[in-house]
Amino acid sequence: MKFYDCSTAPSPRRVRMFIAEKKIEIEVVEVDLGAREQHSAEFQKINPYRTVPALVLDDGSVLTSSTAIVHYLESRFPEPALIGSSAEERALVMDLDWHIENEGFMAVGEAFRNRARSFAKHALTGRHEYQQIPELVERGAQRTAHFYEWLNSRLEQRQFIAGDNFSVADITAFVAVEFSAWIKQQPGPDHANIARWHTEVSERPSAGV
Ligand SMILES: N[C@@H](CCC(=O)N[C@@H](CS)C(=O)NCC(=O)O)C(=O)O
Repeated sequence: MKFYDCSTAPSPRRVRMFIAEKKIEIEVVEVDLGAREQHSAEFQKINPYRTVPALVLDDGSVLTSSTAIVHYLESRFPEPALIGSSAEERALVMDLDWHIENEGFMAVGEAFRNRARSFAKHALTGRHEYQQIPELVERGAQRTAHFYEWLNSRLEQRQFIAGDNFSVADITAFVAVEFSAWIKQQPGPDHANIARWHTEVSERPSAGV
């Protein structure tokens, strides 16, 4: 397999953390998003969507979304389980992960991509050009605040987001919280449960990737 990564970008970090938790050895190819390598003809042959992460499988097929990649790796390398161990746990983790991606990760992205000058014509990632909408900076910030409220209450009586076990939901949320530094809107004094959980996750070796 070959993992197309960008060491500074949040989406591939979700997969890097997952790979580190599983202790899998995969060849890594760095794609320099700052140099716009994702738009090169060479990379488009690998991922026509022009985003990272991407995972090329041994049979040559390509997975182009974090979600598909982690589900594939979970099937091939089941231990330690990161997407639940029973049908119910798996469904819960997927449900939580979906909400975290859409309401946390995308909220931060919305605030960030609609403000940063370098994304003036690329307010959304991918192959099409979309202009920024300045109003979405404020909406992204509001959604991020709502995400923190939700996450803080979710962690009130649970060690991890899905319960007693660390899961991919913790990875997605952890990367989203770290990504929020880019919009200078990290969790604050009202979010003691997030702070406790963030400290615990930060101590895992996978948090260093
Ligand atoms: N849903 C995709 C999103 C991937 C994505 O948007 N990645 C960003 C990096 S965090 C990217 O490739 N950006 C390229 C660009 O901005 O042109 C996934 O999670 O795999």
